[in-house]
Amino acid sequence: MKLVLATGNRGKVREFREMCEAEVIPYKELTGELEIVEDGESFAQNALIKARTIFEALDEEAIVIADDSGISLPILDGAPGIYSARYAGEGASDKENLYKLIDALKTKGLRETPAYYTAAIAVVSSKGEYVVHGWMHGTAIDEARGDKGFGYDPMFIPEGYALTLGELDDAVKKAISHRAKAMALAKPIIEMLQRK
Ligand code: ITT
Repeated sequence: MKLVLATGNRGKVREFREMCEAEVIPYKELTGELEIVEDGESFAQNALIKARTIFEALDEEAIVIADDSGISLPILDGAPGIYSARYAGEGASDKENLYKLIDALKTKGLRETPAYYTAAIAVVSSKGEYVVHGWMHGTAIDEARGDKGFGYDPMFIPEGYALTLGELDDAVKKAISHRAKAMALAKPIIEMLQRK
């Protein structure tokens, strides 16, 4: 059965392709671009909204995988959190969001502060709906370093490392990321749904 990714984020598509042994198809290749209204109040609700929207739009049986994720800073009461993609405003680019968060640290006079990424992965098929989570803890810094990864990666140093995810090899992120941890939990669910 087809595995369809309910995301328009190219960074996520690249990471899912690397994590999944089976082929995963970005939904746009099947349905064209769709408007998805992410008005949930949690990562889990938004991941389910995305997966359900694409599941309903497909005209064939499929397992749909969606990811809702973001970075949270306790010093900012958890912001940007579920608003990570639109932190600098609706339609903001990754770079605009990144530099807005760097500015927020500078405004507080902080060189660095604890931060963590959350990923909620929703899996929707005709056999049921599931949501799992993964987290990655570390430090947010007041500058962007490196150009690997995407989004806030150039300002995030994972726990146990001295470099940002923008500087570290892709293999490191693949081993320790919030998305990889959530995907490790989603994998047996997807395999079970494929067998059913
Ligand atoms: P889709 O909804 O189409 O999947 P999106 O980019 O809008 O794409 P989200 O609503 O889940 O996705 O927002 C996630 C944002 O959080 C994303 O735009 C990044 O800025 C940030 N983010 C999430 N995971 C990240 C990661 O692994 N590395 C860097 N930034 C990340």
